[in-house]
Amino acid sequence: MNNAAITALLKLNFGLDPQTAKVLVVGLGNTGISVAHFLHDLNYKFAIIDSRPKPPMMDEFFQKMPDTPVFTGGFDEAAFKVATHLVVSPGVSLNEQAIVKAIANGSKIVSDIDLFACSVEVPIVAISGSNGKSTVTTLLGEMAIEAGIQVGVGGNLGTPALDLLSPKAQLYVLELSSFQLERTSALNAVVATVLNVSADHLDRHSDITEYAREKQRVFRGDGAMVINVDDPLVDAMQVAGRNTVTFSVNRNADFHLAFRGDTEYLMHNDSYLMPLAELQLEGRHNAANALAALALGASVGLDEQVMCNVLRRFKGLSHRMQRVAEIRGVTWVNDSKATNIGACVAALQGYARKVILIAGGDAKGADMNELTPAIKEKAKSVVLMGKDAGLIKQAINGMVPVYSADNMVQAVQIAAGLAEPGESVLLSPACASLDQYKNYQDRGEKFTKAVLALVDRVSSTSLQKSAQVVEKNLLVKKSALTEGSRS
Ligand code: UMA
Ligand code: ADP
Repeated sequence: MNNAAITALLKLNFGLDPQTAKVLVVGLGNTGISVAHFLHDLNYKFAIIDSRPKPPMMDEFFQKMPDTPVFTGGFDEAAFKVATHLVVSPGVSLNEQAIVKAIANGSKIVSDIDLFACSVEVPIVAISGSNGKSTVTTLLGEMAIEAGIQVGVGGNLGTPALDLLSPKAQLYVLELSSFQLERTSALNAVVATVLNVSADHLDRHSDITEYAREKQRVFRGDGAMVINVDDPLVDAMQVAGRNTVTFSVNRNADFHLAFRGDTEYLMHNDSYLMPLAELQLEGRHNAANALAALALGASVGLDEQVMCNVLRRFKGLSHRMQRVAEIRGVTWVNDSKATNIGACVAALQGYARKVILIAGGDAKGADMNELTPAIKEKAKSVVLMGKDAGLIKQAINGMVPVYSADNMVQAVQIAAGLAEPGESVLLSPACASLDQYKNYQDRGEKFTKAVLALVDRVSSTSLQKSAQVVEKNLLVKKSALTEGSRS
Protein backbone atom coordinates (compact mmCIF):
# COMPACT_ATOMS: atom_id res chain seq x y z
CA MET A 1 0.00 0.00 0.00
CA ASN A 2 1.41 3.46 -0.76
CA ASN A 3 1.79 6.19 1.83
CA ALA A 4 -1.17 8.21 0.55
CA ALA A 5 -3.48 5.19 0.86
CA ILE A 6 -2.20 4.43 4.38
CA THR A 7 -2.67 8.03 5.48
CA ALA A 8 -6.18 8.06 4.05
CA LEU A 9 -7.07 4.94 6.04
CA LEU A 10 -5.58 6.33 9.24
CA LYS A 11 -7.54 9.54 8.72
CA LEU A 12 -10.74 7.61 8.15
CA ASN A 13 -10.31 5.23 11.10
CA PHE A 14 -8.69 7.47 13.69
CA GLY A 15 -8.85 11.05 12.42
CA LEU A 16 -5.08 10.84 12.07
CA ASP A 17 -4.54 13.70 9.64
CA PRO A 18 -0.86 14.54 9.02
CA GLN A 19 -1.83 18.23 8.74
CA THR A 20 -3.45 18.48 12.18
CA ALA A 21 -2.58 15.45 14.32
CA LYS A 22 -0.09 15.77 17.16
CA VAL A 23 0.90 12.28 18.16
CA LEU A 24 2.49 11.38 21.48
CA VAL A 25 4.30 8.05 21.37
CA VAL A 26 4.32 6.66 24.90
CA GLY A 27 7.34 4.43 25.53
CA LEU A 28 10.78 4.49 23.96
CA GLY A 29 11.16 0.72 23.65
CA ASN A 30 11.02 -1.48 20.57
CA THR A 31 7.40 -0.60 19.90
CA GLY A 32 7.85 3.15 20.43
CA ILE A 33 10.86 3.25 18.12
CA SER A 34 9.04 1.31 15.39
CA VAL A 35 6.12 3.75 15.69
CA ALA A 36 8.48 6.75 15.51
CA HIS A 37 9.99 5.49 12.24
CA PHE A 38 6.53 4.81 10.82
CA LEU A 39 5.16 8.27 11.74
CA HIS A 40 8.32 9.96 10.48
CA ASP A 41 8.03 8.23 7.07
CA LEU A 42 4.42 9.43 6.78
CA ASN A 43 5.27 13.01 7.82
CA TYR A 44 3.25 13.05 11.03
CA LYS A 45 4.16 15.46 13.84
CA PHE A 46 5.05 13.48 16.94
CA ALA A 47 6.97 13.44 20.20
CA ILE A 48 8.01 10.58 22.47
CA ILE A 49 7.63 10.28 26.22
CA ASP A 50 9.00 7.62 28.55
CA SER A 51 8.65 7.45 32.33
CA ARG A 52 12.17 6.11 32.77
CA PRO A 53 14.97 8.65 33.27
CA LYS A 54 17.07 6.99 30.57
CA PRO A 55 15.32 4.33 28.51
CA PRO A 56 17.89 1.73 27.40
CA MET A 57 17.61 2.52 23.69
CA MET A 58 17.69 6.31 24.01
CA ASP A 59 21.23 6.95 22.74
CA GLU A 60 20.74 4.68 19.75
CA PHE A 61 17.45 6.41 18.98
CA PHE A 62 18.96 9.92 19.17
CA GLN A 63 21.63 8.91 16.69
CA LYS A 64 18.99 7.87 14.17
CA MET A 65 16.33 10.55 14.81
CA PRO A 66 18.11 13.50 16.48
CA ASP A 67 15.29 15.97 15.79
CA THR A 68 12.50 14.10 17.55
CA PRO A 69 11.34 15.70 20.82
CA VAL A 70 11.80 13.16 23.61
CA PHE A 71 10.60 13.63 27.21
CA THR A 72 11.93 11.26 29.85
CA GLY A 73 11.85 10.74 33.59
CA GLY A 74 8.08 10.80 34.08
CA PHE A 75 4.78 11.34 32.34
CA ASP A 76 4.62 15.13 32.19
CA GLU A 77 0.96 16.02 31.81
CA ALA A 78 1.83 19.06 29.69
CA ALA A 79 3.12 16.75 26.95
CA PHE A 80 -0.14 14.78 27.04
CA LYS A 81 -2.30 17.90 26.99
CA VAL A 82 -1.30 18.90 23.47
CA ALA A 83 -1.57 15.38 22.03
CA THR A 84 -4.50 14.60 19.75
CA HIS A 85 -3.48 10.93 19.61
CA LEU A 86 -1.55 8.60 21.92
CA VAL A 87 0.28 5.52 20.71
CA VAL A 88 0.86 3.73 23.99
CA SER A 89 3.46 0.94 24.13
CA PRO A 90 2.28 -2.38 25.55
CA GLY A 91 4.54 -2.10 28.60
CA VAL A 92 2.66 1.01 29.76
CA SER A 93 -0.71 0.61 31.47
CA LEU A 94 -3.66 2.56 30.09
CA ASN A 95 -4.51 3.26 33.73
CA GLU A 96 -1.55 5.64 34.08
CA GLN A 97 -3.05 8.83 35.43
CA ALA A 98 -1.69 11.02 32.65
CA ILE A 99 -3.19 8.69 30.04
CA VAL A 100 -6.57 8.49 31.77
CA LYS A 101 -6.68 12.29 31.90
CA ALA A 102 -5.62 12.67 28.28
CA ILE A 103 -8.34 10.26 27.12
CA ALA A 104 -10.91 12.17 29.20
CA ASN A 105 -9.73 15.33 27.45
CA GLY A 106 -10.32 13.82 24.01
CA SER A 107 -6.99 12.25 23.01
CA LYS A 108 -7.50 9.11 20.91
CA ILE A 109 -5.70 5.84 21.60
CA VAL A 110 -4.11 4.16 18.58
CA SER A 111 -1.86 1.12 18.85
CA ASP A 112 1.09 0.09 16.74
CA ILE A 113 -1.10 -2.85 15.67
CA ASP A 114 -3.76 -0.38 14.45
CA LEU A 115 -1.14 1.49 12.42
CA PHE A 116 0.05 -1.83 11.04
CA ALA A 117 -3.48 -3.06 10.22
CA CYS A 118 -4.13 0.14 8.25
CA SER A 119 -0.93 -0.40 6.25
CA VAL A 120 -1.36 -3.88 4.85
CA GLU A 121 -3.55 -5.40 2.19
CA VAL A 122 -2.30 -8.98 2.48
CA PRO A 123 -3.82 -11.41 5.01
CA ILE A 124 -2.91 -11.16 8.69
CA VAL A 125 -3.06 -14.18 11.00
CA ALA A 126 -3.39 -13.12 14.65
CA ILE A 127 -2.50 -15.41 17.53
CA SER A 128 -3.28 -14.73 21.16
CA GLY A 129 -3.77 -16.78 24.34
CA SER A 130 -2.12 -17.17 27.71
CA ASN A 131 0.33 -19.86 26.62
CA GLY A 132 1.67 -21.31 23.39
CA LYS A 133 1.52 -18.05 21.36
CA SER A 134 5.21 -17.98 20.50
CA THR A 135 5.30 -21.68 19.70
CA VAL A 136 2.26 -21.52 17.41
CA THR A 137 3.33 -18.23 15.80
CA THR A 138 6.77 -19.64 15.02
CA LEU A 139 5.34 -22.94 13.78
CA LEU A 140 2.93 -21.18 11.46
CA GLY A 141 5.68 -18.90 10.18
CA GLU A 142 7.84 -21.95 9.43
CA MET A 143 4.91 -23.62 7.69
CA ALA A 144 4.36 -20.59 5.48
CA ILE A 145 8.07 -20.48 4.57
CA GLU A 146 7.99 -24.20 3.81
CA ALA A 147 5.05 -23.49 1.49
CA GLY A 148 7.15 -20.90 -0.36
CA ILE A 149 5.25 -17.88 0.95
CA GLN A 150 6.93 -14.55 1.80
CA VAL A 151 5.84 -14.13 5.39
CA GLY A 152 6.49 -11.56 8.12
CA VAL A 153 6.42 -13.09 11.60
CA GLY A 154 6.50 -11.02 14.79
CA GLY A 155 4.50 -8.85 17.18
CA ASN A 156 4.76 -9.85 20.84
CA LEU A 157 7.13 -12.59 19.68
CA GLY A 158 9.84 -9.93 19.34
CA THR A 159 9.93 -7.89 16.14
CA PRO A 160 7.36 -5.07 16.43
CA ALA A 161 4.63 -5.43 13.81
CA LEU A 162 5.54 -2.16 12.06
CA ASP A 163 9.12 -3.36 11.55
CA LEU A 164 7.77 -6.32 9.55
CA LEU A 165 6.18 -4.15 6.87
CA SER A 166 7.53 -5.11 3.47
CA PRO A 167 6.13 -4.71 -0.03
CA LYS A 168 7.19 -8.30 -0.71
CA ALA A 169 5.18 -9.85 2.11
CA GLN A 170 2.31 -12.11 1.08
CA LEU A 171 1.23 -12.95 4.62
CA TYR A 172 1.80 -11.69 8.16
CA VAL A 173 1.68 -13.87 11.27
CA LEU A 174 1.37 -11.83 14.47
CA GLU A 175 1.59 -12.92 18.08
CA LEU A 176 -0.53 -10.50 20.09
CA SER A 177 -0.57 -9.99 23.85
CA SER A 178 -3.54 -8.82 25.89
CA PHE A 179 -1.70 -5.48 26.33
CA GLN A 180 -1.49 -5.03 22.57
CA LEU A 181 -5.08 -6.11 22.00
CA GLU A 182 -6.68 -3.95 24.69
CA ARG A 183 -5.61 -0.81 22.80
CA THR A 184 -6.26 -2.08 19.26
CA SER A 185 -9.47 -1.46 17.34
CA ALA A 186 -8.63 -1.64 13.62
CA LEU A 187 -7.39 -5.22 13.34
CA ASN A 188 -9.35 -7.49 11.01
CA ALA A 189 -7.32 -10.69 10.79
CA VAL A 190 -8.21 -13.16 8.05
CA VAL A 191 -7.98 -15.79 10.77
CA ALA A 192 -7.37 -15.42 14.48
CA THR A 193 -7.15 -17.57 17.57
CA VAL A 194 -7.10 -17.40 21.34
CA LEU A 195 -5.20 -20.58 22.18
CA ASN A 196 -6.26 -20.72 25.82
CA VAL A 197 -6.98 -18.46 28.78
CA SER A 198 -5.49 -18.96 32.23
CA ALA A 199 -4.69 -16.42 34.92
CA ASP A 200 -1.87 -14.08 33.90
CA HIS A 201 -0.98 -10.41 34.12
CA LEU A 202 -3.56 -9.89 36.87
CA ASP A 203 -1.38 -7.05 38.11
CA ARG A 204 -2.47 -5.17 34.95
CA HIS A 205 -5.96 -6.61 34.31
CA SER A 206 -8.63 -6.37 37.02
CA ASP A 207 -9.61 -10.07 36.83
CA ILE A 208 -9.55 -13.09 34.52
CA THR A 209 -12.86 -12.06 32.89
CA GLU A 210 -11.45 -8.71 31.87
CA TYR A 211 -8.21 -10.39 30.73
CA ALA A 212 -10.22 -12.87 28.61
CA ARG A 213 -12.24 -9.98 27.16
CA GLU A 214 -9.04 -8.25 26.02
CA LYS A 215 -7.85 -11.46 24.38
CA GLN A 216 -11.21 -11.85 22.64
CA ARG A 217 -10.52 -8.59 20.80
CA VAL A 218 -8.23 -10.60 18.51
CA PHE A 219 -11.46 -11.81 16.83
CA ARG A 220 -12.71 -8.32 15.92
CA GLY A 221 -13.70 -8.07 12.30
CA ASP A 222 -15.13 -10.81 10.16
CA GLY A 223 -12.28 -13.31 9.68
CA ALA A 224 -12.30 -16.98 10.56
CA MET A 225 -12.07 -17.92 14.25
CA VAL A 226 -9.90 -20.84 15.38
CA ILE A 227 -11.40 -22.04 18.65
CA ASN A 228 -9.95 -24.35 21.30
CA VAL A 229 -13.11 -26.12 22.40
CA ASP A 230 -11.25 -27.71 25.34
CA ASP A 231 -11.03 -24.31 27.04
CA PRO A 232 -14.40 -23.07 28.31
CA LEU A 233 -13.32 -19.42 28.34
CA VAL A 234 -12.27 -19.68 24.68
CA ASP A 235 -15.24 -21.83 23.63
CA ALA A 236 -17.50 -19.09 25.01
CA MET A 237 -15.95 -16.63 22.52
CA GLN A 238 -17.65 -18.30 19.52
CA VAL A 239 -19.84 -15.95 17.51
CA ALA A 240 -22.83 -17.28 15.59
CA GLY A 241 -22.51 -16.87 11.84
CA ARG A 242 -18.71 -16.49 11.80
CA ASN A 243 -16.54 -18.98 9.94
CA THR A 244 -15.28 -21.15 12.83
CA VAL A 245 -12.63 -23.88 12.89
CA THR A 246 -12.38 -25.88 16.11
CA PHE A 247 -9.54 -27.89 17.64
CA SER A 248 -9.36 -30.21 20.62
CA VAL A 249 -7.05 -32.77 22.19
CA ASN A 250 -9.92 -34.33 24.13
CA ARG A 251 -12.82 -34.72 21.76
CA ASN A 252 -13.99 -34.57 18.20
CA ALA A 253 -13.43 -31.23 16.47
CA ASP A 254 -12.33 -30.01 13.05
CA PHE A 255 -8.71 -30.62 14.10
CA HIS A 256 -8.38 -33.32 16.75
CA LEU A 257 -6.60 -36.51 17.82
CA ALA A 258 -7.73 -40.07 17.12
CA PHE A 259 -6.33 -43.58 17.28
CA ARG A 260 -5.93 -45.92 14.35
CA GLY A 261 -4.92 -49.20 15.96
CA ASP A 262 -2.39 -48.30 18.63
CA THR A 263 -1.22 -45.15 16.89
CA GLU A 264 -2.60 -41.75 17.82
CA TYR A 265 -2.91 -39.32 14.89
CA LEU A 266 -3.29 -35.62 14.31
CA MET A 267 -6.54 -35.42 12.40
CA HIS A 268 -8.39 -33.00 10.14
CA ASN A 269 -11.98 -34.20 10.24
CA ASP A 270 -11.64 -37.80 8.96
CA SER A 271 -8.15 -37.41 7.47
CA TYR A 272 -5.19 -38.94 9.30
CA LEU A 273 -2.53 -36.22 8.94
CA MET A 274 0.43 -37.73 10.81
CA PRO A 275 1.15 -39.86 13.88
CA LEU A 276 1.33 -37.73 17.01
CA ALA A 277 4.55 -39.54 18.00
CA GLU A 278 6.30 -37.97 14.98
CA LEU A 279 5.83 -34.55 16.54
CA GLN A 280 9.17 -33.47 18.01
CA LEU A 281 7.48 -31.26 20.58
CA GLU A 282 6.60 -33.05 23.80
CA GLY A 283 3.53 -32.87 25.99
CA ARG A 284 -0.21 -32.79 25.42
CA HIS A 285 -0.19 -29.00 25.33
CA ASN A 286 2.09 -29.14 22.31
CA ALA A 287 -0.32 -31.51 20.56
CA ALA A 288 -2.87 -28.70 21.07
CA ASN A 289 -0.38 -26.18 19.67
CA ALA A 290 0.22 -28.37 16.61
CA LEU A 291 -3.53 -28.69 15.97
CA ALA A 292 -3.94 -24.92 16.34
CA ALA A 293 -1.13 -24.26 13.85
CA LEU A 294 -2.68 -26.73 11.40
CA ALA A 295 -6.09 -25.10 11.77
CA LEU A 296 -4.66 -21.62 11.19
CA GLY A 297 -2.51 -22.77 8.30
CA ALA A 298 -5.40 -24.59 6.63
CA SER A 299 -7.46 -21.41 6.95
CA VAL A 300 -4.92 -19.52 4.84
CA GLY A 301 -4.67 -22.34 2.33
CA LEU A 302 -1.39 -24.01 3.35
CA ASP A 303 -0.97 -27.57 2.17
CA GLU A 304 -1.48 -30.04 5.03
CA GLN A 305 1.46 -32.30 4.22
CA VAL A 306 3.74 -29.28 3.89
CA MET A 307 2.63 -28.22 7.38
CA CYS A 308 3.22 -31.74 8.72
CA ASN A 309 6.80 -31.65 7.39
CA VAL A 310 7.40 -28.67 9.66
CA LEU A 311 5.74 -30.38 12.62
CA ARG A 312 8.03 -33.37 12.12
CA ARG A 313 11.21 -31.31 12.35
CA PHE A 314 10.34 -28.37 14.65
CA LYS A 315 12.16 -28.94 17.92
CA GLY A 316 10.61 -26.07 19.84
CA LEU A 317 11.85 -22.73 21.09
CA SER A 318 14.50 -22.24 23.75
CA HIS A 319 13.37 -21.99 27.37
CA ARG A 320 10.17 -23.95 26.70
CA MET A 321 10.43 -27.52 28.01
CA GLN A 322 14.00 -27.59 26.73
CA ARG A 323 16.06 -30.60 27.75
CA VAL A 324 19.33 -29.16 29.05
CA ALA A 325 21.28 -32.23 30.15
CA GLU A 326 21.12 -35.69 31.57
CA ILE A 327 23.48 -36.05 34.49
CA ARG A 328 23.79 -39.34 36.33
CA GLY A 329 20.41 -40.43 35.05
CA VAL A 330 18.69 -37.17 36.05
CA THR A 331 17.09 -35.15 33.24
CA TRP A 332 17.24 -31.35 33.60
CA VAL A 333 14.56 -29.36 31.80
CA ASN A 334 14.47 -25.60 31.25
CA ASP A 335 10.93 -24.23 31.04
CA SER A 336 11.84 -20.71 32.15
CA LYS A 337 9.20 -19.26 29.79
CA ALA A 338 6.55 -20.71 32.13
CA THR A 339 5.80 -17.27 33.52
CA ASN A 340 2.29 -18.15 34.65
CA ILE A 341 0.41 -20.95 36.39
CA GLY A 342 -1.14 -22.42 33.23
CA ALA A 343 2.27 -23.08 31.66
CA CYS A 344 3.66 -24.68 34.81
CA VAL A 345 0.59 -26.90 35.17
CA ALA A 346 0.88 -27.96 31.50
CA ALA A 347 4.56 -28.79 32.06
CA LEU A 348 3.87 -30.87 35.17
CA GLN A 349 1.00 -32.69 33.49
CA GLY A 350 3.35 -33.84 30.75
CA TYR A 351 5.22 -36.08 33.24
CA ALA A 352 4.26 -39.64 34.08
CA ARG A 353 6.67 -39.71 37.04
CA LYS A 354 6.96 -37.13 39.81
CA VAL A 355 9.56 -34.39 39.27
CA ILE A 356 11.62 -32.01 41.35
CA LEU A 357 10.17 -28.61 40.51
CA ILE A 358 12.07 -25.32 40.69
CA ALA A 359 9.58 -22.45 40.79
CA GLY A 360 8.97 -18.90 42.02
CA GLY A 361 9.54 -15.31 41.00
CA ASP A 362 6.97 -12.55 40.50
CA ALA A 363 3.45 -14.02 40.63
CA LYS A 364 1.94 -10.92 38.92
CA GLY A 365 -1.11 -11.02 41.18
CA ALA A 366 -2.07 -14.64 40.37
CA ASP A 367 -3.64 -16.92 42.97
CA MET A 368 -0.94 -19.52 43.58
CA ASN A 369 -3.49 -21.91 45.10
CA GLU A 370 -4.34 -22.85 41.49
CA LEU A 371 -0.92 -24.50 41.27
CA THR A 372 -1.37 -26.88 44.17
CA PRO A 373 -3.38 -29.75 42.58
CA ALA A 374 -0.73 -30.22 39.86
CA ILE A 375 2.12 -29.88 42.37
CA LYS A 376 0.49 -32.40 44.68
CA GLU A 377 0.05 -34.85 41.82
CA LYS A 378 3.33 -34.40 39.96
CA ALA A 379 6.00 -32.89 42.24
CA LYS A 380 8.15 -35.00 44.53
CA SER A 381 9.56 -31.83 46.06
CA VAL A 382 9.69 -28.13 45.21
CA VAL A 383 12.60 -25.72 45.36
CA LEU A 384 11.36 -22.14 45.63
CA MET A 385 13.05 -18.85 44.92
CA GLY A 386 12.18 -15.22 44.18
CA LYS A 387 9.81 -12.54 45.42
CA ASP A 388 6.65 -14.63 45.70
CA ALA A 389 8.19 -17.90 46.88
CA GLY A 390 6.29 -17.39 50.13
CA LEU A 391 2.93 -17.35 48.30
CA ILE A 392 3.68 -20.68 46.62
CA LYS A 393 4.90 -22.17 49.87
CA GLN A 394 1.71 -21.06 51.57
CA ALA A 395 -0.35 -22.59 48.78
CA ILE A 396 1.53 -25.91 48.98
CA ASN A 397 0.81 -25.86 52.70
CA GLY A 398 3.13 -28.74 53.60
CA MET A 399 1.61 -31.20 51.08
CA VAL A 400 4.99 -31.61 49.36
CA PRO A 401 8.47 -30.94 50.80
CA VAL A 402 9.58 -27.38 50.05
CA TYR A 403 13.15 -26.05 49.98
CA SER A 404 14.24 -22.45 49.69
CA ALA A 405 17.00 -21.05 47.52
CA ASP A 406 18.41 -17.54 47.27
CA ASN A 407 19.57 -17.88 43.69
CA MET A 408 19.63 -20.26 40.73
CA VAL A 409 22.97 -21.86 41.54
CA GLN A 410 21.69 -22.76 44.97
CA ALA A 411 18.35 -23.97 43.58
CA VAL A 412 20.12 -26.26 41.13
CA GLN A 413 22.44 -27.60 43.81
CA ILE A 414 19.52 -28.32 46.12
CA ALA A 415 17.65 -30.06 43.29
CA ALA A 416 20.77 -32.08 42.41
CA GLY A 417 20.86 -33.35 45.96
CA LEU A 418 17.20 -34.35 45.82
CA ALA A 419 16.97 -36.00 42.39
CA GLU A 420 17.54 -39.71 41.92
CA PRO A 421 18.45 -41.49 38.67
CA GLY A 422 15.43 -41.74 36.39
CA GLU A 423 13.91 -38.53 37.74
CA SER A 424 13.65 -35.08 36.19
CA VAL A 425 14.35 -31.63 37.54
CA LEU A 426 12.06 -29.08 35.96
CA LEU A 427 12.54 -25.31 36.05
CA SER A 428 8.99 -24.11 35.41
CA PRO A 429 8.61 -21.07 37.63
CA ALA A 430 4.88 -20.20 37.18
CA CYS A 431 6.05 -16.62 37.74
CA ALA A 432 7.71 -13.79 35.87
CA SER A 433 11.46 -13.45 36.25
CA LEU A 434 11.89 -9.70 36.58
CA ASP A 435 12.31 -9.69 40.37
CA GLN A 436 15.68 -11.48 40.04
CA TYR A 437 16.60 -11.60 36.35
CA LYS A 438 16.72 -9.40 33.26
CA ASN A 439 14.06 -11.56 31.62
CA TYR A 440 12.99 -15.20 31.29
CA GLN A 441 15.87 -15.87 28.87
CA ASP A 442 18.38 -14.67 31.45
CA ARG A 443 16.73 -16.92 34.07
CA GLY A 444 16.83 -19.91 31.71
CA GLU A 445 20.45 -19.25 30.81
CA LYS A 446 21.46 -19.02 34.49
CA PHE A 447 19.66 -22.34 35.08
CA THR A 448 21.43 -23.97 32.12
CA LYS A 449 24.80 -22.65 33.27
CA ALA A 450 24.27 -23.92 36.80
CA VAL A 451 23.18 -27.33 35.47
CA LEU A 452 26.14 -27.60 33.12
CA ALA A 453 28.44 -26.69 36.00
CA LEU A 454 27.19 -29.87 37.66
CA VAL A 455 28.57 -31.88 34.74
CA ASP A 456 32.07 -30.53 35.43
CA ARG A 457 31.79 -31.39 39.04
CA VAL A 458 29.91 -34.63 38.81
CA SER A 459 32.96 -36.85 39.12
CA SER A 460 34.13 -34.97 42.20
CA THR A 461 32.35 -34.85 45.49
CA SER A 462 29.97 -32.15 44.30
CA LEU A 463 26.81 -34.15 44.58
CA GLN A 464 27.71 -34.97 48.14
CA LYS A 465 28.16 -31.25 48.66
CA SER A 466 24.77 -30.64 47.06
CA ALA A 467 23.31 -33.08 49.49
CA GLN A 468 24.96 -31.07 52.23
CA VAL A 469 23.42 -27.89 50.83
CA VAL A 470 20.03 -29.58 51.01
CA GLU A 471 20.75 -30.67 54.53
CA LYS A 472 21.85 -27.16 55.48
CA ASN A 473 18.86 -25.66 53.73
CA LEU A 474 16.53 -28.02 55.50
CA LEU A 475 18.02 -26.89 58.79
CA VAL A 476 17.63 -23.26 57.73
CA LYS A 477 14.07 -24.00 56.68
CA LYS A 478 13.30 -25.70 59.94
CA SER A 479 14.70 -22.82 61.96
CA ALA A 480 12.90 -20.33 59.69
CA LEU A 481 9.68 -22.21 60.26
CA THR A 482 10.12 -22.18 63.98
CA GLU A 483 10.89 -18.46 63.83
CA GLY A 484 7.85 -18.00 61.57
CA SER A 485 9.78 -16.04 58.89
CA ARG A 486 9.38 -16.22 55.08
CA SER A 487 11.56 -18.48 52.98
N1 UMA B 1 8.47 1.16 30.40
C1 UMA B 1 8.44 2.11 31.37
N2 UMA B 1 8.06 3.36 31.03
C2 UMA B 1 7.72 3.71 29.80
C3 UMA B 1 7.76 2.74 28.80
C4 UMA B 1 8.14 1.46 29.13
O1 UMA B 1 8.75 1.84 32.52
O2 UMA B 1 7.40 4.89 29.59
C5 UMA B 1 8.88 -0.21 30.74
C6 UMA B 1 7.72 -1.21 30.66
O3 UMA B 1 6.99 -1.30 31.86
C7 UMA B 1 8.44 -2.49 30.30
C8 UMA B 1 9.61 -2.01 29.46
O4 UMA B 1 9.78 -0.65 29.75
O5 UMA B 1 8.95 -3.11 31.45
C9 UMA B 1 9.40 -2.21 27.97
O6 UMA B 1 8.11 -1.72 27.62
P1 UMA B 1 7.73 -1.39 26.11
O7 UMA B 1 6.27 -1.27 26.00
O8 UMA B 1 8.57 -0.27 25.61
O9 UMA B 1 8.20 -2.75 25.43
P2 UMA B 1 8.74 -2.96 23.95
O10 UMA B 1 10.21 -2.93 23.93
O11 UMA B 1 8.02 -2.09 23.02
O12 UMA B 1 8.28 -4.49 23.74
C10 UMA B 1 6.89 -4.74 23.54
C11 UMA B 1 6.51 -5.99 24.32
N3 UMA B 1 6.78 -5.77 25.73
C12 UMA B 1 5.80 -5.78 26.64
O13 UMA B 1 4.66 -6.02 26.39
C13 UMA B 1 6.20 -5.50 28.06
C14 UMA B 1 7.31 -7.16 23.81
O14 UMA B 1 6.82 -8.34 24.44
C15 UMA B 1 7.13 -7.30 22.30
O15 UMA B 1 8.00 -8.32 21.84
C16 UMA B 1 7.44 -5.99 21.61
O16 UMA B 1 6.65 -4.93 22.18
C17 UMA B 1 7.13 -6.06 20.12
O17 UMA B 1 5.76 -6.21 19.88
C18 UMA B 1 7.64 -8.88 25.47
C19 UMA B 1 6.78 -9.28 26.65
O18 UMA B 1 7.33 -9.51 27.72
C20 UMA B 1 8.35 -10.13 24.94
N4 UMA B 1 5.45 -9.40 26.50
C21 UMA B 1 4.57 -9.83 27.56
C22 UMA B 1 4.48 -11.34 27.61
O19 UMA B 1 4.78 -12.01 26.59
O20 UMA B 1 4.05 -11.86 28.66
C23 UMA B 1 3.18 -9.27 27.31
P1 ADP C 1 3.60 -17.63 25.00
O1 ADP C 1 4.22 -16.93 23.85
O2 ADP C 1 2.10 -17.58 24.99
O3 ADP C 1 4.19 -17.25 26.32
P2 ADP C 1 5.22 -20.01 24.53
O4 ADP C 1 5.07 -20.84 23.33
O5 ADP C 1 6.39 -19.12 24.61
O6 ADP C 1 3.89 -19.20 24.76
O7 ADP C 1 5.24 -20.95 25.81
C1 ADP C 1 5.23 -20.34 27.10
C2 ADP C 1 5.11 -21.38 28.18
O8 ADP C 1 3.86 -22.04 28.08
C3 ADP C 1 6.16 -22.49 28.12
O9 ADP C 1 6.44 -22.82 29.45
C4 ADP C 1 5.45 -23.62 27.40
O10 ADP C 1 5.95 -24.89 27.78
C5 ADP C 1 4.01 -23.44 27.88
N1 ADP C 1 3.01 -23.78 26.86
C6 ADP C 1 3.16 -23.77 25.53
N2 ADP C 1 2.00 -24.08 24.92
C7 ADP C 1 1.09 -24.27 25.90
C8 ADP C 1 -0.30 -24.59 25.91
N3 ADP C 1 -0.96 -24.79 24.78
N4 ADP C 1 -0.91 -24.71 27.12
C9 ADP C 1 -0.23 -24.50 28.27
N5 ADP C 1 1.08 -24.20 28.32
C10 ADP C 1 1.74 -24.07 27.15
